[in-house]
This record gives sequence, structure tokens and C-alpha cells, in this order.
Amino acid sequence: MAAAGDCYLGVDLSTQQIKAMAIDDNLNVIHETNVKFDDDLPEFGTQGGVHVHSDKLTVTTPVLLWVKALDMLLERMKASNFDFSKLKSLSGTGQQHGSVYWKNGASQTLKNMPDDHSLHQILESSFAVKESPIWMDSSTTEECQLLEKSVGGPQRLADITGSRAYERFTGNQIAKINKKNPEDYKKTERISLVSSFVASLFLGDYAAIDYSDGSGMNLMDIHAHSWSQQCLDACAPGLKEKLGVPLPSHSILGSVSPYYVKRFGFSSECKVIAFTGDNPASLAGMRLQQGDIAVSLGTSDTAFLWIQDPKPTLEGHIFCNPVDSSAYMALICFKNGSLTREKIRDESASGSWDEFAKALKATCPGNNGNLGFYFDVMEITPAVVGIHRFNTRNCKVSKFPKEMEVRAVIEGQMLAKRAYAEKLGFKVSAGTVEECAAQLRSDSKQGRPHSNPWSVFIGAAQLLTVSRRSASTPSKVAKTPNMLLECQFPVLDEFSGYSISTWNFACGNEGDQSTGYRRGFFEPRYTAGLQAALGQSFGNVVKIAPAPKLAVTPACEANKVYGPMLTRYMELEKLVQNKC
Ligand code: 5FX
Repeated sequence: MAAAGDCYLGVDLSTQQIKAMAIDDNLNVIHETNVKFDDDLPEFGTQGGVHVHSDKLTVTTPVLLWVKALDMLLERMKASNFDFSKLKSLSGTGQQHGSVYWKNGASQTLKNMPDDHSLHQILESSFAVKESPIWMDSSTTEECQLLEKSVGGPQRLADITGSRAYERFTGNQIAKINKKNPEDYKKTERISLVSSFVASLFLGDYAAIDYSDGSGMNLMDIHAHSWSQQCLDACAPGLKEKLGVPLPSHSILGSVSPYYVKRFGFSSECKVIAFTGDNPASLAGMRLQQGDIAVSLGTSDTAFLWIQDPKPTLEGHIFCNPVDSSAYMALICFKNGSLTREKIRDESASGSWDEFAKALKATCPGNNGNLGFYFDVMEITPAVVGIHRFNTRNCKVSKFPKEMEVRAVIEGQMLAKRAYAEKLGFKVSAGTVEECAAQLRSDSKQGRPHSNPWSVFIGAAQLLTVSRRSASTPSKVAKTPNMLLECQFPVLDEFSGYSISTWNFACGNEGDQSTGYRRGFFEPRYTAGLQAALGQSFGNVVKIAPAPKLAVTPACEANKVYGPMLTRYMELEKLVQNKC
């Protein structure tokens, strides 16, 4: 039973910062804090939260930075008089794929943390690998080839794990560590994902990897929800023991460590719920259901959707669904996201989002046939690097005028999202635009969270055309999952650097695994924290979230411009791929 004043904590460890948010039983956000890695922990010398190594392919973050960031986060909450004793449960999310290597003996250290020391002091020598590989790493091409070969090819690997081998996927990262630094691997007693690492810090014990984030490792059989022995064997010896048994994403792992009770005044009853990956959490948080699609704009951009029958292909990923363990989600990840947009803002719009918006306004959908690919770092989808600009005659040019450049980066990024989502089987049909606009209007009246998934993409132009935004519509209020993108672009400045996160909140009803949890719902800035009465299913929980509101109506004519442009984009992409 919820008691007056109960609250729930969500923690998100992303690429550039760690954030905490607490909500109460009435969905009010009662606390928000963050720690920005570069600014608040300059002693680690990160840029954008990471170290890019000299090969430009290896990308890591010092694991102790993450530990110190959590210390700082909790100290900030304490300093602002946050009442930890009211927390009924906590959970969270982490950037996907990154891994943490706990040294032999670390489990005992975790179980006996003295409350007069910071986590950073306690865990200083608890890691076998000091620089954790993260999702931006693309240094494991050899390991990927070996893994695919060992299971019978890329499609076979995708059939088992949901994805062909990807450099950033954890199994390949582990294989690299085992090959390059076998001593470090031998010294490792447990490997966590970023999500289960933070859960472990709260639990004072090794936390299970959840099914959903576990699907981003190239190691899990996504149908059996268990490690694939074939994949484990191909990556490193004795890996099963080092990973522990994966669990459903809403599992209650136990109570918070006594360390937090004594040091911060947590209730000893406060439950720790399995943490999951940032993208699976976004799927839950956006209340996606079958037929919806959402786009998250962050350090990486992602497009994701709920699916029932997974048919893994060589592009994109299939993960276990964090809300319903019998369902799945598809995800496409684009590495060149907000940092690329910011770079173009700085170079072509005087570092100002207002100027950036003006440049968009001043140009027309389709950019008069000028089109660009902006991959500052090796892209994931597709695997290409470099800036490639094409004029209306498909000739490569080295420069665009500033305003054209602004539109080109946005249109290029959006076209890629639509193109790859279509490759996963989505279709824009004739008349979709009109239907979509109508549906969205009626949805907003009826408060229904769903409508045509293509609303996001069809209007690629629309999302880009600031002038078409209804002046009376507050741009920041869109709650309709499939309208997310439209809302974000007009407020690009607001969203830059954000990834959308969701947090799970336990209710402690351990007797009923299917319903015994709460899940928090969060949208950056205007959130809505959300909870449900104890013992309710996720579906019931999210029913009380604020109804979706229409923020932008897609332009009917947009598809006429972007339909043909999409075909051209894909042809030019092939050209760019072959040249790289
Ligand atoms: C997804 O597969 C990714 O690699 C990224 O979106 C990370 O999760 C970003 F944190």
C-alpha cells in the first residue's frame, strides 16, 4: 500500500551525465538533479563524457568517473534536503552496451561498504579494467568477424541474438579485452552492463542484467531469454559465470544496501528494481505499443518500435521488450546525433539555436535538391564516416551556404531514420499524410496515445519547417509517442544532448511478478512522472499519465517532397558507402 509521502527514484547514467528524478504517488516530480561529467568532474579529462583514443575507434569512460558521479549526485540530493527515507523503490537506466569489469574480491567490498567513506574511496581498486568500453567504440571489427563466423554467419547471429555482430555490442568488447589484456579478463569476477553496474552500486551486490539491455550484447538468445553458449564460447572462456543469470526488466532485485540507509537515510525497505538500457526505457516511457514508432534525439539518435514477432535482419536490432517479456522491440541507432547538430549550429548558425531555426525557416523542404550526409565519427547506420554533400545534379560539393547546410544536416538525419525504419518493414501509403493529420487531431481530442506510426516520418519536412508549426501550439507539450519527433525539432535547443529516459519503480509486491512493479514515465523537462497504485500492471500504470497532445500537424505536401528524396538519399548513400 502506498503511504502518504511515498516516493520513487529513477537514475539515468548516460554518456554525458548522470541524472536523478523522484516522483510522488500523485505523479508530481518532486526532485531532479544531475551531474555533468565534463563540467563537474574535470579531473577525469573527458570530452562529452568519454575518452576517444588515438586510433579514433576506441572510446571509453573511466569507471571511477561514474562511481564519483553517483557520490556527487547523492550528495547534491542530500544538500538540497531530499528525504531519502520516503523512497519506496528505485530503478534506472544506462547507456547501452558499455561494460564494467569487477575485480576478484569486489563482491565482498560491495557487500561491506563502510558508510563513512564515499563510494569512490571504497571502490577505488575494485575494477580490473579502469577504462570501460562504451557504445561509441568501434574498435572490435575483428572480434565481430570471428563471432559471426563461429556461429555460421551474420544472419545466423542475428537470428539468435537479434543483431548481427556490432562493434559496440558487449560480447565483442569482452572478446577484445580477453584477447588484448588476458590478465585483466582473468582478474575479472563479474561483468556488468552500465545499467546493471549502477543497480549493483545501490544493491551492494551484483545486480542481474535485464533481458532487454542484455539483448545488446550479441550474447543472449532473445527467444530463450538466456545466454547462448555458442556465442559465449566464441567471445571468451568462462563468460557465463562472469555475467550471472539475466532476469526480466521489472525484477525486484532486493533492498538497497545498508550503506545508503546509514549514509543518506534511505529506508532499509527501499527496493532496487532491475535497471535497463536507455532505449528500452524510452520505449516504456513513451508508452509505445504495437504500431507506434518513436525517435529519441540524444548523443546518439535512435528510432524504435514495439514488435510482436521478431524477424531479425542484417540492419537494426531486435531487443527483448522491457515491458512485456514475451514481446520485442526493434531499434535503429545513429551515432552522429546531437553532437553533429551542435557542430553545424556552431559552424553555420553562430552557435545559436535561434539562428539555426531561422536558417531552417529561410530554406524550403527538399533544400532545392541539395542533400548531405554528416558523419563526424564512424556511423553505425550505415557504417560510413565523413561529410558528403551533393547538389541537385548528384555531384559532390565541398561546401554548402550556411542556411543550406543547416537544412541539409536535419533533412539528412531524418531521411536516414525514415529509410532505415522502412527497411525494417514500415510503409508510407498514399494518403497517409492526410490520414495521419486527421488521426492526430482526433487522438488528441480523445486522449488516445496512438495513431499512424508514420506521422513521425511523413512529414519529415514538417518537422523541419518551423514556420508551419501552429503559432498557438506550445511546441513542448507533445506526449503522443509517434509525434515525438515533430515536437523535438522546433525545440531543438531544448533537446540537444538529451536522451529520453524512463525509470522503473518497484512497488514491492514480490508475490506477483507480472504486476508487481511500477514504472516511472518521464519526458525531458516537462515530465510527467507517473506511478500507479500498488500491484497494477504497466498498462494500468501508464493509463494515468497525461494524455497525448498534438503539437504539430504534419504538412500534407511534405511527402511529395520527401518521398522521392528518400529514394535519392538511399542511392547516394550507396555511392558514399562504396567510396568510403
Ligand atoms: C543503442 O544501441 C546505442 O548504442 C545508443 O543509443 C546508446 O544506448 C546511447 F546511450
